[in-house]
Amino acid sequence: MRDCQRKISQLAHWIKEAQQALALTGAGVSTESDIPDFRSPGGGLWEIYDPARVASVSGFLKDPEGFYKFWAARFASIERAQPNVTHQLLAELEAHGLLHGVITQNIDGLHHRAGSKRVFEVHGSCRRGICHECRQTYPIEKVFERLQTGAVPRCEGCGGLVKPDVVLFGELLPEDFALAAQAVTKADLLIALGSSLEVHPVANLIPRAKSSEARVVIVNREETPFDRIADLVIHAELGPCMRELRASLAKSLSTARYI
Ligand code: BV8
Ligand code: ZN
Repeated sequence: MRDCQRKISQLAHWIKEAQQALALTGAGVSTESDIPDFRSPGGGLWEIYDPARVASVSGFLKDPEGFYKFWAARFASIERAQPNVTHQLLAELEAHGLLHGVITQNIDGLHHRAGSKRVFEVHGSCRRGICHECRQTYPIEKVFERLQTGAVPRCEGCGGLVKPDVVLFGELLPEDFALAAQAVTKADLLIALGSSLEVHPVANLIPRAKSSEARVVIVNREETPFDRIADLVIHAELGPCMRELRASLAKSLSTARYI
């Protein structure tokens, strides 16, 4: 832990120095809220489910029943989940003006629930459903009710298939991604937390930050393809790291809250 402590205090120093710090989070920040991630060896969802069937447009259209079997299990874990120390610390840093915002690939809404205000949901969110044909949106509860009857949710307007409003493989990313990319060009510190950084175009935000002269820090249990260009890499569990980081920033976090 000694080496990790040294790196965490370096990160704390860079956070205090930064004019515009941003966090980029992946599914690894929600595993401690009991939401499984995708690629962790020995537990990731893609070891059980085929992403081509349950996370791609073609899979959704070919077998909506199979798609929704995956999603029903996922909804259940998301519904039970509570924000953890990583979500809470990022919200605290923002409230104290030490973090500009969170770019998240996660669709679980835990950053909002922890109190983060500026959240770029670059892979959408499962708070609503959307018709694949006419883009009509529906409260996710409606999608749920339909699912409970054993039927696949369909649009009341055009009869098209309704899916959770998340970005599937082969789908374009929402406006939030363009806004996040703009924010990255203005950032001087980008902190990637709990992401394998294997999914594009979000992963490209790392080299984008580097080319805008920002410092890049990666905190992840496993190696990532961008470790070699990062300024600081910490391969450790996020929970203990974030508690250590909160302790290193205690003084800055104890000052009066200002937005
Ligand atoms: C698009 C649905 C264009 C939402 C998902 C360039 C190069 C190569 C490929 C491509 C490319 N450009 C486009 C592609 C294709 C594709 C892609 O990237 N494929 C890759 C995988 C080969 N990208 C797309 O299709 C994207 N769309 O490009 O459209 C286009 C152009 C024209 C016309 C139409 C379209 C769409 C990508 C979004 C796919 N959606 N899922 C959902 O269900 O969430 S994928 C899935 O991966 C999720 O979205 C997730 O957000 C995303 C990233 O995963 P991570 O968040 O990083 O999670 P992962 O499990 O991988 O890693 C977690 C890490 O945390 C692990 O390393 C683990 O060790 C660590 N960890 C876990 N617990 C802890 C921890 N660390 C510390 N402490 C812990 N406690
Ligand atoms: Zn419709």
